[in-house]
Amino acid sequence: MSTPNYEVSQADKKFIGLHLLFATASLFVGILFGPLQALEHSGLDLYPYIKPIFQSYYQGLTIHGVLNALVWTTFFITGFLTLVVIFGLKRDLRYPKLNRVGFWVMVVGLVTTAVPILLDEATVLYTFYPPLKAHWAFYAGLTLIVVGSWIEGYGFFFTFAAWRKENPGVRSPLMALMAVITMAMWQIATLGIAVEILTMLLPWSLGLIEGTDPQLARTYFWFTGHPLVYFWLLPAYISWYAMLPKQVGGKLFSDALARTAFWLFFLLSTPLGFHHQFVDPGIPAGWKFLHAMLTYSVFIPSMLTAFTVIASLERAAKKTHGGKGLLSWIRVLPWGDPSVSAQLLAGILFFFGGVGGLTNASYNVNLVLHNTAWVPGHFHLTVASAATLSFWGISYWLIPYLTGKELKHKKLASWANWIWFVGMIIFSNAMHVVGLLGAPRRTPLGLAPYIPEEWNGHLLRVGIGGSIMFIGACFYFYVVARTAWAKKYEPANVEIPAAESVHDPQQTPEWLDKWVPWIIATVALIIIAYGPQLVDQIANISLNSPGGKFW
Ligand code: HAS
Ligand code: CU
Repeated sequence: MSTPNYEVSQADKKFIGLHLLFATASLFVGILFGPLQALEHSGLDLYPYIKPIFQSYYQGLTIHGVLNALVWTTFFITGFLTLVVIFGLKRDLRYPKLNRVGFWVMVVGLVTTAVPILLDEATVLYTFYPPLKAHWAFYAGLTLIVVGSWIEGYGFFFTFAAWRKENPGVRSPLMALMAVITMAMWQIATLGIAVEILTMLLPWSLGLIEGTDPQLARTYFWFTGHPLVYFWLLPAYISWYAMLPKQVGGKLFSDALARTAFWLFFLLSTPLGFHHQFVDPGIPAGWKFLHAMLTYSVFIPSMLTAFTVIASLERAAKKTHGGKGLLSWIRVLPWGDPSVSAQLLAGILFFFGGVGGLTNASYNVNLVLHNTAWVPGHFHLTVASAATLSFWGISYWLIPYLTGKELKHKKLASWANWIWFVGMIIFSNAMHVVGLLGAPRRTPLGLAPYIPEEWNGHLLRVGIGGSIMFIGACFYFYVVARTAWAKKYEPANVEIPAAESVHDPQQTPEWLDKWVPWIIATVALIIIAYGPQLVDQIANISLNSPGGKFW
């Protein structure tokens, strides 16, 4: 059972706050380019006005993707998980210096990556597919960000192991277990881009080898690229399972289902990256089929999550707030709390994102939508909604908790959530539809001479939706900046919203608290799903693509 009055030390609060500072600053810069892209699609090209500083649509798109998808998420997540591990285990970090080292390695990596991007020497988008060739510092910086996150992860593992020793026979506290599973999944998943960068992209950009193998590079990239999306999602799920029920005045419906979902993500997140490579000619159909099937399996823990979280919400609405009916209980949830509304709206958008994900995973439908605007439509409902909007919700209590200051402008914070939600519906729907009509992704469509008449209305909606989202984001930044830098010190007695579960976690089956079988099964499944293809592609490697700077 949770003891909510455990206090995280001031030093650790400051350390977590630093993560949020870098995360939010990155999101701020990254988001500035969102409306530029969206308006460009609708025919209003503002890029010429910023040309003296930023050279092209593609440079802007690279900044947008790297800062929002890679940097904002990784910094926010490592900071949030630090809190979750400490508070979940009710103990200090085992080696606090190790975590500090990890964090500063990430910061050095961020700066090293940012410089070549800003100098237009790394306009390779956030997927950095060869033959696009960036300055070596771009790859070196990304490597440092990943290595830094690994080191922070080791800090969590040592802390968890120390807790385990001190508490034999006790079930691991749910939120800490979830955080450690997320980080362990991340360690396995990132092996793909570590190998890609260290064996090919970095030596190639340094001129040590003459070319790359784009097919093998894509295989390595998506080994990491798919589980990356669950690295973004699972921290939101930690909040939905272990915190949101408390925020709505209730309890977690099932501790066992929550643990099962996280172990299934650990098992299934990695071995399905070929669903990003359905159109790649070098991968035999049988392997694509296997990965499609595994993709359908990773749908299951999200369905478990939808069921368990909504059951927790309904139980709280009916027991605490007198809610009734099949759906009308939804109205009595505490929507006025901006932290709650952010997460509920994130969940609603994620329903549509999830359905789109399943659509992507169907091989023959993927042939229609791959590389079209549909795909950014999908991932704005996932990483920019399920994850980002939930992180906003978390930060509405986390920043007051860390700084001891009340959240400023609560109404404005609610507005930020709703405006983002409405803008996102318009934007993502338009992107999905225009994608199905054939509009390509990663393309400044406003400049294209081939726009069919029927795309125009949808592209206009892309511009309108994107601009509305930008307004929501401005509200968000205003609220968090005013809170963090509030002059008047208003001590806030904020507690971390830690939800109890309906049943005592000690009754949860023991196999949901054992690492070894899950690790063995996970490694075995990855070897089965990737091993033969990796052996084959590596055996037939041809480093014959010289690549270059095509921008
Ligand atoms: Fe995806 C492409 C398949 C989930 C992100 N995805 C992408 C890309 C990104 C991305 C960034 O199979 C583009 C990469 C690129 O640049 O090329 N995706 C899936 C599937 C899922 C999925 C099957 N994706 C995500 C998540 C992401 C993400 C999560 C980020 C966070 N995706 C694909 C495929 C492609 C792809 C192909 C390749 C497309 C191509 O051709 O390029 C599933 O995991 C989705 C399962 C989700 C659900 C929804 C459950 C609903 C819940 C909500 C509960 C509601 C609550 C609120 C709590 C089944 C849990 C209640 C509120 C009340 C008021 C009551
Ligand atoms: Cu994927």
